[in-house]
This record gives sequence, C-alpha cells and structure tokens, in this order.
Amino acid sequence: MKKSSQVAVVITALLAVLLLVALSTSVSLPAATRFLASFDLRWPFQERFECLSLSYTTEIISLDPLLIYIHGFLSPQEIAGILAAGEDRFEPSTVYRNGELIQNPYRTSSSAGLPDDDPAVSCILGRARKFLGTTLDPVADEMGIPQLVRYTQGQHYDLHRDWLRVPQQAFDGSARVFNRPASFFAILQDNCTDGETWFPFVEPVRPRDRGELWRRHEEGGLAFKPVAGNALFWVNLFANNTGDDRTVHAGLPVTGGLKTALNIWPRKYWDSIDPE
Ligand SMILES: O=C(O)CCC(=O)C(=O)O
Repeated sequence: MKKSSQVAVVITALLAVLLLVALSTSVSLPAATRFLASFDLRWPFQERFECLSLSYTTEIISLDPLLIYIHGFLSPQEIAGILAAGEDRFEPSTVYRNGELIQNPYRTSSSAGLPDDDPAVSCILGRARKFLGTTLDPVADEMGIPQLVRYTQGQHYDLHRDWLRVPQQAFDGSARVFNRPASFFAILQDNCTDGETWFPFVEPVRPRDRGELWRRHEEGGLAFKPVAGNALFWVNLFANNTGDDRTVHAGLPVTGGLKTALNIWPRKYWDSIDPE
C-alpha cells in the first residue's frame, strides 16, 4: 500500500475510535481529541533517523599542531537531522570575555546549542567520541554542548582559539575545571561564496594546494573551503595540557549565501586549576 493510503487508513481509523469513545463514554469529544493528539501520529510514517556507521576517510594536513581533514564525516541524512534539531534555536553568537558570554563584533554569526538527546546529534557525538580514542576519559570527560554556527552575507569570526586560557569551572557545582583538548568543525551547508576557515600558523605536511578543498592563504597558513559533509579536526592542547597558540583560526567573511557548520568542543576535566 502507498504511504499516502496508509496515512488515510490510519487517520480514518483514529477518527472512528475517537467518535466511538466519545459516544460510548462520558468523555467529551474535545477531551478525546486531546487524548489522541498526545500521541505522535506521524510515528509510523515519519522518516526514522538511523545512526549508521559511516566510512569517512582522513587526511593528515599538519602533524604539529595535529590537524586532520575528514572527508565525508556527515551523511546528507545526518545533516538534515542535525539542522532540524537546531533550526529553532539560533541566536546571535557570543564569545567568552572575563568569564562572561557577550556579543562582540568580531563574531557576527548566529549560533544554536544542540540537544544531545536528539538521535542525529547523539549519533555524531558518538562518532566524534570514537574518533578521539583515548583522548577523553570514558567516565570523567564529556563531549560538551555541540553548537551550530550560521553565517550570512558579511558575517565572520575573527582570529580566535577554541581552548580556554583559564580552564572553566565545571557546571555541575564540583570543584573540577575543564578545557577543550581538541575541536571538530563540520560543514552542514556550503551554498555560500568565500567563508573559508583560516589557520594562519598551520603548515601542511606536504607543500601542495588542494584547490577545491584548501589553499595556501596569502598571509600565511591554510584556508579551508566550506564543503558540506566534510570536517576539520585539530588538537588544541599540548601534552602538558597547556594551550597551543598555533591553533588560532578564523571564519573568513561569507560574501554571499549561507554557511552553516557544527562545532564540537570536547571537555577534559581536572580536579584543580593546575592542569598538569
Ligand atoms: O566559521 C569558521 O570557519 C570557523 C568557526 C569557528 O572557529 C568557531 O565557531 O569556533
């Protein structure tokens, strides 16, 4: 039976049940309607998200600092799921200043924190966690709150680093502090002009351009084009857990269209402010 016929059969059956319930009991029609509406009627028909293992491939761009280009990190279905999870949540992006989140002209995009219990979001967090291997402690550490970032014409994010100069106090009330040992930056929507991600201090292992994916930037380092489904992964902290300034990077201005990406900032915890 076609999907539309199935929908028609189920809706008719539900309406019949509704009428019978209302007629044969003292339950009013509006109350019976509310009861039925509390079920997700789309359930048998909606596209169910399935977390499939994906055979992405990796390319080491730089060894020191470690920066890896991940081809095919997200499937089109995953991208659609993640966008759906965040679409209603966009707000002007903020940055940390003296322990406070503020809006600032050096970051003019909008951002959306994602619910980690959404099936598409948790699927990607699981994949990223696996990618990190033993970088995180399976019990103490966390994947952090994944965040969408969206740029329209003229929007950008000036040079910044993802690691925290002063490790952040845990949000669970404990005395622990955390920092961000590594970052994932995955592109979801690339129908834009420009908007590359620029790392001025990253030198490629092999001195070559990959025109369609990245290029040498005229002021140094590498600039990566936004390509939907692909991701960058880099390590923010040295082995002694201090931050690596060479990981500074920028979202260059989008000059037209729309760029949407996913940030994942894993959290590594310590018991005290001294991370060593
Ligand atoms: O948009 C970009 O290319 C980089 C964004 C970024 O670094 C961030 O959101 O932390």
